[in-house]
Amino acid sequence: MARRFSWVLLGAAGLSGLASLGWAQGVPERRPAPIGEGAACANLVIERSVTKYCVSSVLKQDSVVNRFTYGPENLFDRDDRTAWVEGAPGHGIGEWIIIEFDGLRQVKAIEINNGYNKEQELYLKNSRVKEIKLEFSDRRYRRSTVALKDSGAPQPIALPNEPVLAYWVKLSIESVYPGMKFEDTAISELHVVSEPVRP
Ligand SMILES: [Ca+2]
Repeated sequence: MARRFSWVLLGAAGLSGLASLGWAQGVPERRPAPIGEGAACANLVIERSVTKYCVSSVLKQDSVVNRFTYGPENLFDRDDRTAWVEGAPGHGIGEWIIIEFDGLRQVKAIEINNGYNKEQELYLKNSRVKEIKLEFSDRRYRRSTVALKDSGAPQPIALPNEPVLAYWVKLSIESVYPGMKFEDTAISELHVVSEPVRP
């Protein structure tokens, strides 16, 4: 693993947490999360840990129905009836979600509920993610594209074949299963299983 990377060498002090993960030779790069001004964000607070979910765009509320919202908070509310829906023209290719932790964490798993799962009809009318691009705060992890099933059931997003230490993760829509009616891509839930790393 380490052979692929040129590590930032640090003194041994303060690296015990990383050493336990086999990362004794360096710490991950802390690159600012590329969250632009147009992004919409919501905080997931669990105990004292704050995880920020930001999305590149949000579908506007339906002017007729005007009851449903499609913001980033829908990604972590544990409710399949709510979804983040991108608000870009077309199917939202290139639209993204950034999940930013409040410190360095080891990412163990990422799980997604694809599509708008409120009803089967809505699922089919809206687009689902077919391929998603993964990027981490540390450039030493290669960007990877992961294929997703056309299913609203929880499914894992494959991670790199190595321990992933990250301050944030970015997921970008690369391709979709097109909706039968709307060019709007939806995700009902997105969760990262992670543990804090405290050097
Ligand atoms: Ca939801």
